[in-house]
Amino acid sequence: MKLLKTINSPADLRRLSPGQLPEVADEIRQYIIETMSRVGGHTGASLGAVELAVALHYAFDTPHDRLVWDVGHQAYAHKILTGRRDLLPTIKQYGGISGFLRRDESLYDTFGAGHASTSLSAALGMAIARDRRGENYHVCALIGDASLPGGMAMEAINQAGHLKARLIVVLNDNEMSIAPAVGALTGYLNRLRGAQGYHRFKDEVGETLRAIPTVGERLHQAAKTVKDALAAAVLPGALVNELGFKYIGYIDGHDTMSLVAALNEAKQIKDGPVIVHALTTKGKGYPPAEKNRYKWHASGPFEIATGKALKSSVPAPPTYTAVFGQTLCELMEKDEKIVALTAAMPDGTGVDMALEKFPERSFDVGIAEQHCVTFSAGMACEGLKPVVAIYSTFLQRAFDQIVHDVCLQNLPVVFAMDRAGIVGGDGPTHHGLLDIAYLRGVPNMILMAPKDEAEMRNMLLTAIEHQGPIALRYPRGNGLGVPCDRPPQTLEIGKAELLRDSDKGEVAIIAYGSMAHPSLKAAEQLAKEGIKTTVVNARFVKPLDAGLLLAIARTKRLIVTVEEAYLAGGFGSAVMELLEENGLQDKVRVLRMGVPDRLVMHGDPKLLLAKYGLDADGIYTRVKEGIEFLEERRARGLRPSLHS
Ligand SMILES: Cc1ncc(C[n+]2csc(CCOP(=O)(O)OP(=O)(O)O)c2C)c(N)n1
Repeated sequence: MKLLKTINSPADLRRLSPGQLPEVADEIRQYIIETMSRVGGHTGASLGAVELAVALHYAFDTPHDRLVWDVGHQAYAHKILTGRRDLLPTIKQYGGISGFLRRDESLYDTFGAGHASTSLSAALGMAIARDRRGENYHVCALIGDASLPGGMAMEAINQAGHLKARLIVVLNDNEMSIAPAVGALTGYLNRLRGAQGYHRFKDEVGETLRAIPTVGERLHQAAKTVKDALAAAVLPGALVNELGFKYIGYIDGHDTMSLVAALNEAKQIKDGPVIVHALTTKGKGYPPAEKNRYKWHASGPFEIATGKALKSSVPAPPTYTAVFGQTLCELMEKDEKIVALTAAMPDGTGVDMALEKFPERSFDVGIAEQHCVTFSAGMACEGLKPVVAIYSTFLQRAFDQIVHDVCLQNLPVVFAMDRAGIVGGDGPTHHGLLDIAYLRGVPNMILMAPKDEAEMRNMLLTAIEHQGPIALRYPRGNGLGVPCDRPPQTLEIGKAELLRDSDKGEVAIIAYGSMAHPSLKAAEQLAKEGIKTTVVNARFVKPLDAGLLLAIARTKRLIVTVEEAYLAGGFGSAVMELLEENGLQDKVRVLRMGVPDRLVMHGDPKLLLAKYGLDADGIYTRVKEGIEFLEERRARGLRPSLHS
């Protein structure tokens, strides 16, 4: 870290000579490899963008010039160069730096991100604001080839060309999403990459002209216009020409000199947007990551010499994702109408298994959640049974498509929401805490959550058999290790499960999904102290099991609802509404447990769940507090509810 030690901000980097940049990049790369081998992170994605980060901070006067990264998972070198070098080992850990971008973390993170395809819209907004304020800095967005086809980025390109906005877009083209990039635009980029002959021709012509004594430089400049015309003619040029973008490329994205030269050229273009096309290799400079670019997009800790994952030796039950993928394949085997869809997360959702086994009826649509939902709605119109597997957080993108295209038409689409709840190190952009609230108010939608992976199998079958929109949510990570060998069974929609009955007790815990087991544990602890507690696995938040819940409300004094989601509009709210609709709101004291209305930072999920009381200890404590409250009111001769 000879040079890197001296770089505490991009200004330090800019004091170096261009010839020193490759050495800086090498040191950053080694530092990323060494740190990721201990703490894990987006290893491959960030290794691929080391030279880009160096060149961008060298060519631009950051933070005066605005650099807008897309997603942020590839920005580790940017973090290292912008004063966060020594904090890299804390990345994604509680109290440490974010794995993505946060405006409140650094002046250099000009726009927060974590979801893909936002950078061009944000950068275009900044560019227009700059012009309105009569200022003169550069605005540069950096976007990956798989994020470029995302709807919003395309919409931004459309407007940038129309406005002739002064905007620089750097395309980090590594032919990969997390999985290999898909789609026609990817084919287009491949053709650009393949336009070798043209590029060689362009360079040779340019250099030959420049070599002519005295007039060479002027001829070279004049040839630039010709070259632009040529670019439009020779390259498959929608972006280059029709959409009003100038094109500089392609550039070796690991050659700092070429990158800096290309960026300096882009800075000269003031009359419209320009795209700098850099070719990079995911995992660059670390052979195991280069060899398996898909697997190394992100990694846990690993042994540097071999790349072997350092996993804990305790065998863990299969993940919800794995059980989902297997169950989906089992069901697809039996029913040809089932189609599987993912939006750029084949392995993250388990749809990779379906893509392999049933390639003709499984689809990775790329980073295109909105399209994915309406695409599935079209299939449902024609009698297919689409299963749309999208993380809870990314499905937020497709809210209107769920409402307008699926639910209003009551189409039978299954939404399988993986990573519902607190996801851990990926933090606020990735927690799946809103889905209950954003889906519960949509007419025709059925919502459910399993208590374990075996029940998830039953819910998937139930969902596929249902004749309307239906969604299930399940958490990130390992299941509980319950047996999954029985064929899935259909569940009755709107029917809860009584997990622990205590006729005589005064307390009931109503748990939704992942909170059922911690609730049972809490009840066991309470039983040791003679507190009899009923525990219900709600299974459905919409429709609720009104019969069971109202009976409980009439006979108990305290109801505690527990959910791994935001409280506002969530499961507990639904229970309160049910009580109010039936005039029982003053009859029973209700305590809602869940996540309060504030940002949940990144960190170990266990720690975060404990912070919000969403584990057995927390539930136990809350029930005890509730009982104390009741005792106090009883002593004063009052009814359980606050309002009575
Ligand atoms: C809206 C949304 N969908 C899915 C993801 C998950 N995701 C994170 S990075 C990534 C791939 C991005 O590919 P690209 O932009 O080409 O960058 P690369 O990883 O190849 O550097 C995906 C799909 C996301 N962050 N946001």
